[in-house]
Amino acid sequence: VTPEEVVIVGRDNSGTFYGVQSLLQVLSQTQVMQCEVVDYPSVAERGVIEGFYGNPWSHKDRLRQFDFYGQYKMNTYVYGPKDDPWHRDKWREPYPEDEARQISELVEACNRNRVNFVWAVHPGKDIKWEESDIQNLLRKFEAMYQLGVRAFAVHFDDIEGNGTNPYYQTELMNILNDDFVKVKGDVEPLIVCPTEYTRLWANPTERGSLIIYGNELDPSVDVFWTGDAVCSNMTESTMEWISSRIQRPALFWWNFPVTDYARHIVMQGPVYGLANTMDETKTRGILSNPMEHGEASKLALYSVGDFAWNTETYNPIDSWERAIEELAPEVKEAYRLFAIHSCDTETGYRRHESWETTTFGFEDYTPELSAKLMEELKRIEAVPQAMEAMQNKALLEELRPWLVEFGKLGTRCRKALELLDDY
Ligand code: LOG
Repeated sequence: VTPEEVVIVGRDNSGTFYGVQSLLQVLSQTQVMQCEVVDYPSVAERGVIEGFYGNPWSHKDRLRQFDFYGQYKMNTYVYGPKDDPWHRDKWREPYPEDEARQISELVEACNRNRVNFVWAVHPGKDIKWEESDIQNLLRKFEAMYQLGVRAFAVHFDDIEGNGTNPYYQTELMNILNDDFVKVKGDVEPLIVCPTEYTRLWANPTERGSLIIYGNELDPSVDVFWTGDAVCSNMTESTMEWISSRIQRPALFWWNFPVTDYARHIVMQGPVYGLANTMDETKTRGILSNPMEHGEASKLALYSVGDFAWNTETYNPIDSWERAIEELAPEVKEAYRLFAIHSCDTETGYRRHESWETTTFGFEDYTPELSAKLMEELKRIEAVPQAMEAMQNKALLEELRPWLVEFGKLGTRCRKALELLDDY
């Protein structure tokens, strides 16, 4: 940017698109007379895997997501909702007309935002390792191709029995690669989620399925990995462990902020547990598995995108503060106060929360401690009302059940504290 002109140069089409996004961000913040930005992402694949159990996102939810990904430079969306019938139970059947049209619309919306729409199939529950089912898969892929899909994944997670066989899984992927991807010529490299997607139950030995993946699977195919547990951190050691076996950097399937195992929780906390040392030699990228609440997931997804773009300088709290400001500037105090107390799952993937609040035991009571806590409790009570001014009504709708309870929590705690004061 000079006083005379603005020039945006990208290495490819997406690069130029991201240059425009950066310019829009700069312009929205300050009056820029002159600046030069040279920028590029740390890892190749950045975005989301809609891979949770329970209510899949609605069509509208998804459209709103893709604009958000474009704005924050996330380039991958994997469509794999466990409870979409045509993804899993009825994987052999084509989508009915209405659903098919919606898939085409999603692909278009992704294209507009330079997001790769990856359609995933989950055939492992009942797949027969014979020619008929290979043809069924090829036919389904062809039908999806006709709807505009140009990227595919096959998920073998959470299955038992015959479907888990790593020799057959890798053989199938190689056939899909040879007979579909290569034949089409305009289809992205495949992605596979192995049954042993976590160190928790992966066989570590030479006979383990991941070594078989390394030896058998075409090098172009990406492999998902959730880390040392199902919901766990992206560490140097877990990425090294998997890469050395599959003979390629893994694509991290991050089970955060997914809450399908704790549906009474809404996760609004900072995004941490991702190693700042990650780069393209250590991972193909990171895709976040979100909550069934699309809008409420954006707080976390903003930071996942932030991390993936520049892993080295990523700072969880700083990113979380910015995300709140970006998503709801008009109610940022109230949203922040709600979010800081809505982080932990209480089960599974534990998260810090309420880190700015000082509570105290009965024995340690002082009027000063009480007054300070009381001040916060009153602010908590006011949160539901304050949040009604939120402009993003879809986000407000998703949060409202928790906001109502949050307000009540404030009231109950205030009354308990008043009792203590009187005593
Ligand atoms: C499923 C996923 C689910 C997540 C969290 C993978 C690869 N598969 O344990 O669909 O959303 O856990 O509950 C999973 O993570 N399996």
